[in-house]
Amino acid sequence: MPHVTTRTRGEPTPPRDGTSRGAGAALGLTVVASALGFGALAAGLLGATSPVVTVGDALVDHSPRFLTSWAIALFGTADKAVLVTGVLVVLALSGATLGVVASRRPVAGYVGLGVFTALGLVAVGLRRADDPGAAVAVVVGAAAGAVALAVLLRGAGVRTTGPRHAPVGGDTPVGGSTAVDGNTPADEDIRVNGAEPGDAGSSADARTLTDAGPSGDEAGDGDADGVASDPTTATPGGGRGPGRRRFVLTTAGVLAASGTAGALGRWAPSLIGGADPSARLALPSPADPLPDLPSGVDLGVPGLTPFTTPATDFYRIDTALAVPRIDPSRWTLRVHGRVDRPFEITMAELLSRDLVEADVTLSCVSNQVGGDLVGNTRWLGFPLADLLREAGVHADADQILSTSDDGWTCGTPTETVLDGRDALLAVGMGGRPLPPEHGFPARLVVPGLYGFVSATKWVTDIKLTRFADERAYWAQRGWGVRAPIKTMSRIDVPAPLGRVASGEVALAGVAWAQHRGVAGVEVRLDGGEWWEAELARVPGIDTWVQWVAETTVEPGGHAVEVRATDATGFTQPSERVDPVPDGATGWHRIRFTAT
Ligand SMILES: Nc1nc2c(c(=O)[nH]1)N[C@H]1C(S)=C(S)[C@@H](COP(=O)(O)O)O[C@H]1N2
Ligand SMILES: [Mo]
Repeated sequence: MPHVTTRTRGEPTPPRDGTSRGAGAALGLTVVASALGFGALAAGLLGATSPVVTVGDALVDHSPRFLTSWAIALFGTADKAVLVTGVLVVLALSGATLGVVASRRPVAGYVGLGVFTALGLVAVGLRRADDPGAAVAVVVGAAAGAVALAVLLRGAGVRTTGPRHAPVGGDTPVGGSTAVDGNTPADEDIRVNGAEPGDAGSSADARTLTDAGPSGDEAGDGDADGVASDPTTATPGGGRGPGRRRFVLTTAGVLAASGTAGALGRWAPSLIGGADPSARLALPSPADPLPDLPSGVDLGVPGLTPFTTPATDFYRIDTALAVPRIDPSRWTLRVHGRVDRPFEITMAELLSRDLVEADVTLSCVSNQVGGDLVGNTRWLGFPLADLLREAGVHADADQILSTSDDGWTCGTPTETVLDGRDALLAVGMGGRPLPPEHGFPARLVVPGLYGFVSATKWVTDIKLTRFADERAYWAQRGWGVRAPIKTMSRIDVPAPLGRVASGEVALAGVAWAQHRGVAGVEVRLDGGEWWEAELARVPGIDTWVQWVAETTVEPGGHAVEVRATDATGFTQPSERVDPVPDGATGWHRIRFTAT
C-alpha cells in the first residue's frame, strides 16, 4: 500500500495521502447524502418539513437583521435558492471534513452526527415547534446517517464495532481519550456555525476547513495507529484491489439508496395527497361581481407590462422556504384578541358567504425604483372589515396582527382596514383559487399598503392588538410599522439600454399610487422639458395605470425620466431613497440608443 508508513508518535506527520483523504471526504459526503435523503423521505411521508428547509427557515428567522436585508438586496427573489444552497454547502463541507476524521476515528463521525442532529432539533424547536414530523424527519435522517457511516466504515474495512469500541489502534485507548481530543476542534467549529447562523457564510466554512488542519494532524496519529493495526484496509478506499472496490461499491450502493429515498420523499406528498390542493377547490361566483375591466386598460404598446398580471407571472415575496401546503378542509381562521366576540371560521363557512371582487395592485416595500415587485389582479374574497365588525373590535385595538400557517406575522393599522377601502380576506385571484405560492387557501389584501404590513398569505390567525404591545416580523427587523405605498412610476418601453429606430418612438410604462389614484404622469427626454404622458383607463384608484408618451428621437444615446403625481396633488420626488424602512423613492431613469 503506497500510503502505509509505520512511524512512531512524535515524528512529524508526513503529508497526507490524497487518495485516502479523498475517500474519507467521499465517505462523509455519502453519510450527509443518506441523512438528507432519508430525512426528506420521512418528511415527505409525514407531510412534514424536511430537515434542510427547517434549518434554512430557522436561519431566515434568526439571522441578524443586516444579513436578511443584505440577502434580499443582493439576491432579490433568488435568496431562497441561495440560502438552501448555502445550507447544503455547509453540510457538505462539514460532512467531508468529518468523513476524513471519522475514517481514522469512527467515534468522531458519530459524535459529529450527534451534533448535527442536536442542531437540527434546535432548528425544529425554533421554527417548527408545532410540527412533530419535522423532528421525526431529523431523527430519521440522523439514524440513516449513522447506519450509512457504519456500513461505509465496514465497507472500508475500518472496524467500528466490538465490545471495547476500539476502532483503530486496537491496543491503545483511542476509543476514549484520543478520540475525544481529536473531536474537540471539529466539534467547536460545528458549534460556531450553529450558534451564529449569521456567520454561516463563507467565512465560517473557511474556518471549518482551516481548523481541520490541526485536527487533521491529530487524526494523522490515528492514521498511524490504524495502519499499524490493520495495514491493508484501515484507510477507506486508500488502496487498490478488493478493499478499494468494496468501498466504492458500498458507497455507490448507499448513494443510490439515499437518492431514491430523497426522490420518493419529494414526490410522496403529491402521491399521497394529490398534487396541488388549490386545483381541487371550487370557488363560488361573487355575490356582487365587478363589471368587466373597462376597455382601454391596456394601451397595446409592445413590451409594456399588461394591466392584469397572470398569476404565473405575479411576483412572489415571502420568508417561506417551502410553500405551505394547506388542506382547505382543515383550514380555519381564528379572529381574537381585543374583540367582544372571538370566533373561528372554516373554509366551507367562508365560501358560503357573499364574496366580493376588487381590482388591487399589490407592491413590495423592497421594490427598487424601476423594479418589478409589483403586480395587479382581480381578487375574490370576503370584506375584512365585515369580519372584524362581527368580532366587535375594541376601540383601543389599533393593530391587526395576522399570522400565517408558517408563523410569519404582519401588523396592519385597524383604522386603515375599517376606512371603507376594499380590504379582503381573499380566496381567489384572476378568477381562480389562490395558487399555493400566493397564499392558498386564504390571504389578506389591503389596497394602498405595502405587502409586508398587509398581505399575509396562508393566513390562519387574526389578533386585534396594539402597536404598543406587539411587533410583527419585519417591524422587529427595523422595517416600518405603518407603510402606505409611495407614489411611483416606471418606464417599460424602451427597455433599459435597449435599441430603437430613430424617428417616432413610444415611451411607455406603468404608474401607481394605490388608494389615492394616479392623476398624471410626466416624462422628459435628455433632461429637457417635462411633458404629460397619456394615461390608460383604470377600474378605480387601487390599481396601477399604463402610460404612453410619443416623441421623435435623433440617432444616438438618450435618457428618459418619468414622474407621477397622485390624486392628492403629490408629485413623486427626485430624491433617491432606499427601500428600508418604508419604501424607495426617486425618479426612474433609463438610457436607450436610437439607430
Ligand atoms: N405568510 C407570509 N405572507 C406574506 C409574506 C411572507 O413572508 N409570509 N410576505 C409579504 C410581502 S413582503 C409581500 S410584498 C407580499 C407578496 O405577495 P405575493 O408573493 O403574493 O406577491 O406578501 C406578503 N405576505
Ligand atoms: Mo414585500
